[in-house]
Amino acid sequence: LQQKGCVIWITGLSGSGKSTLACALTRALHSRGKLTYVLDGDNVRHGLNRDLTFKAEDRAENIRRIGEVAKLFADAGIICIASVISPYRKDRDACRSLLPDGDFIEVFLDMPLRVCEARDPKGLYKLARAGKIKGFTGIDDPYEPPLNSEIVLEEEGDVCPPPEVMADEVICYLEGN
Ligand code: GGZ
Repeated sequence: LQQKGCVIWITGLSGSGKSTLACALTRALHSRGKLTYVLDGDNVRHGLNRDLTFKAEDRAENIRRIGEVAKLFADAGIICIASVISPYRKDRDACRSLLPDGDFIEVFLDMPLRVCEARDPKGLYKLARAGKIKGFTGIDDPYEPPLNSEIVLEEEGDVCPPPEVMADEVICYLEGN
C-alpha cells in the first residue's frame, strides 16, 4: 500500500458544511487512488457513541473516542476524515496529541453562525432558539474556535466556496506537506 495514514479533523458549527466537505474530500481522494474513511459525528452518535448526550463531559467522551478510532485508521495507513463539531479546544488538542507531529491536520470550517442558522438544514437552530433544544452549540453552548489549525476555510466576500473547491484546498495542503 503506497499510502501513509493521517487524520483530517474538520471542526465547525452545526450546518457549517462539515459532512458535505468530508464527502467531497473523500471523492477527491478516491479519484487519486487514496483509501479514506469518514467518521461523521452525527453517524457515530447512532452507533459507537449512542450512549452519549450533548452535555460537556459527553461531548468530550464523543471526541475522545472518535480521536482514538481515527488514530487506529491512520495507523492502518488510511486517511481518516473526522467531521465533528468538536466545540472544545482541549478535546481537539487531546486528539492531536495522539498522533505524531504532522499527522493530525485540523481544518476549521469557519462559517459564521448567521450563515449556519440561515441554512438550518435540520431545523435544529429554530428548535434551539425556541428553547426546545437546550445546550445547542453556538446558541447556548460555546464553540471555541481553533487558534492554530492547519487550514481555515471561510467565506469569500459573503460567498461560501463550493465543497469541491474547499476539498481542493485541503488536498493542496496535503500535497505540499
Ligand atoms: C450541537 C447537536 C445538538 C446540540 C443535536 N449541539 O448538524 P447536525 O445536527 O446534523 O450535526 C450535529 C450533531 C453534532 O454531533 P457531534 O458529535 O458532531 O457534536 S460534538 O462534537 O459537539 O460532540 C447536530 C446534532 O448532532 N445536534 N443536538 N445540543 N449539535
